[in-house]
Amino acid sequence: MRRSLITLLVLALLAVGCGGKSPAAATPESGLPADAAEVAAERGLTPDDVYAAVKTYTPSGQLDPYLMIASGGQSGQMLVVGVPSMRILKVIGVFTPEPWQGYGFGGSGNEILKGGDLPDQEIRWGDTHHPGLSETAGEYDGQFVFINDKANARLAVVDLRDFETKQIVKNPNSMIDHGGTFVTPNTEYVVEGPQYAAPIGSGYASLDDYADLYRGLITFWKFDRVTGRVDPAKSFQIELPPYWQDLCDAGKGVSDGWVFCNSFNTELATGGVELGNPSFEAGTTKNDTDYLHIFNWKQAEQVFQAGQFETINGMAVIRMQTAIDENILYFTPEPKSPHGADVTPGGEYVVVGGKLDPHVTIYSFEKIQAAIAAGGLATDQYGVPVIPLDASMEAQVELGLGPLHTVYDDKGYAYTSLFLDSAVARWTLGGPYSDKHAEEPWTLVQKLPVQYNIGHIAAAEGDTASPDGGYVVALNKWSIDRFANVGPLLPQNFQLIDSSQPGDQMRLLYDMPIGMAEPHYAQIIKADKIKAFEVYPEVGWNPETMAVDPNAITAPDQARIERNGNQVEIWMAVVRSHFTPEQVELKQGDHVIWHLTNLERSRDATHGFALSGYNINLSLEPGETQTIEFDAHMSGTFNYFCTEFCSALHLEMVGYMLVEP
Ligand code: CUK
Ligand code: CUA
Repeated sequence: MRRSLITLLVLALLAVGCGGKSPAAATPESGLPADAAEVAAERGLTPDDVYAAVKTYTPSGQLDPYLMIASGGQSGQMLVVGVPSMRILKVIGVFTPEPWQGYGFGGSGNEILKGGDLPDQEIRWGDTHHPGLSETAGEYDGQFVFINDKANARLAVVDLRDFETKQIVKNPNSMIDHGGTFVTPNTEYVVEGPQYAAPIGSGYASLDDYADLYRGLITFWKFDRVTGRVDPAKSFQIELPPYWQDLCDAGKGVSDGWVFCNSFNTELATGGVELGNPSFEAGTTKNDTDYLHIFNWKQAEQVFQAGQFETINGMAVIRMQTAIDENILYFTPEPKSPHGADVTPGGEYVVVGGKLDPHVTIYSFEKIQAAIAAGGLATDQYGVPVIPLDASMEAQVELGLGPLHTVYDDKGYAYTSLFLDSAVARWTLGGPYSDKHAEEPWTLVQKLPVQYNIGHIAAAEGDTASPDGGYVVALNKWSIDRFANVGPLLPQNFQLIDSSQPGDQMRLLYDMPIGMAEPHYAQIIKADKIKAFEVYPEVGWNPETMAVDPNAITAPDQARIERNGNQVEIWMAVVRSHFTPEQVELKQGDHVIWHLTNLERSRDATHGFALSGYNINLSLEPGETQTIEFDAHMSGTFNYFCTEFCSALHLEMVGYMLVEP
């Protein structure tokens, strides 16, 4: 029935011509079923609208073929969105406590969040920018996703078996980062690019000493797939000039072993508009070019393993002079205020958008290598060899105003976000991509307006060695008039674009408001690559260790309370629709260690555990074990109750915790 309706709709679209702008001839003669035609007419839908509806409508029970993992901006979280339905599936607590996931309210999430604290400062938010899916041979493998916190220079690891954060590491030598996370093609390293320069370790230094004491710092976090953790002891950093390194990308295919970061503020501006100095926005944009940073990370890894580093705050730092002497670091000029640096699927080119330049500049990895091999390069003021632009550049393509970020598809097209134009530019790649499309190489094919001020752009499997094509998502910064007015703080707008047809046939399909933060980047992975647990594999599973917890119980009759002096330890069973025990008697000042195991084996049989007054809240997914520990410092009558409506007798899933004064 449903299938035949869609067939009819599609036939109708063909009949009325999908490209037209006039309202659909919503009559039975159009081929639309009478009731659908009436709805389309009533709502004033054009054939384009009907096309978009049919492309995105996902009937109940049908699954999306793609998942988009988006940064959650200032919320500190990550979002999981189905594509093309653009249904939000999950908010993952990362740098900010997330009550729905029971993350950061007494369970193991507290320890994970603590991993990102400064020595003397707790931090409970983040500004997430760039999710990076783990890769095997340059393809997303669906195992992990990483993300940075720009605000505090931290990196988080999320395991895609349960979509939960497992680790947060604090960069000990930076207070801020930006150009990460992205992975090397086999996830050997998760790279955290820097941003605003500071003394290494972020100690005090006068801005008068900027050129001498301030530095950039790129971090290569070693990732261990078996433990699912970053290993700081096997990680290293490279000291850089105090240019503001921005976004980075890893080489792949022919350029595997290299990393590329753009930069701005080669002017070494230090601001001070209030003192009559040029403002940062003027001072950092004086030069016509900044430097694309080119790193040989495989060489850096060897230098690190040979011990040619200094240990600063427990972290190995390869000094700038070592990086120069050991042929790790090169520069090449890039036009005005560059932003994205995006490597093509085969690794042949790096595309850089200059925010104040109407072109994208395409660098050839082969030419870069030839220039390095030829030697005789001039250097910048810090002694870093600079490859002249005409020796590294393959092409420039004029796209429009404010080119930022670029992604790729399977048809030899690149897609660049144009911030000032509020448009997505589709253009053709040359070289080995020339025979994939009908147009001339390195030419603009189409500019599709978006609403408004697009920042990042994401494509299906877009950062892999073999992008899919079909969908592109514009991550727009402003939404202005797109949605009902909800006050002066407006949502961001994700816009889904159909990129399945060649030439100038891109179409806008769907608007999705993001009413919780400003996402920056997103990656889109084939949904069937992710093999997430339906329930935890065994009863008693500890999601932090990804193994059965020694304090798990497997049946309600193992539940018990043991007192040892003023320490009380509780082993609690959680199953529809009761907790065992239901009465916990404590004395004020007791130290309480409380283990909870959800014995359920049915999918979605999650129980919550909220303990009133004590700021404790857990989400216990089927099979999960969590432990909370606290001092019963307040006397009184408290309830613990289930916060997930798990059964008809969910309200009865409650217990009393009595604390005797
Ligand atoms: S940045 Cu926000 S639009 Cu952090 Cu990748 Cu370009
Ligand atoms: Cu368990 Cu509600």
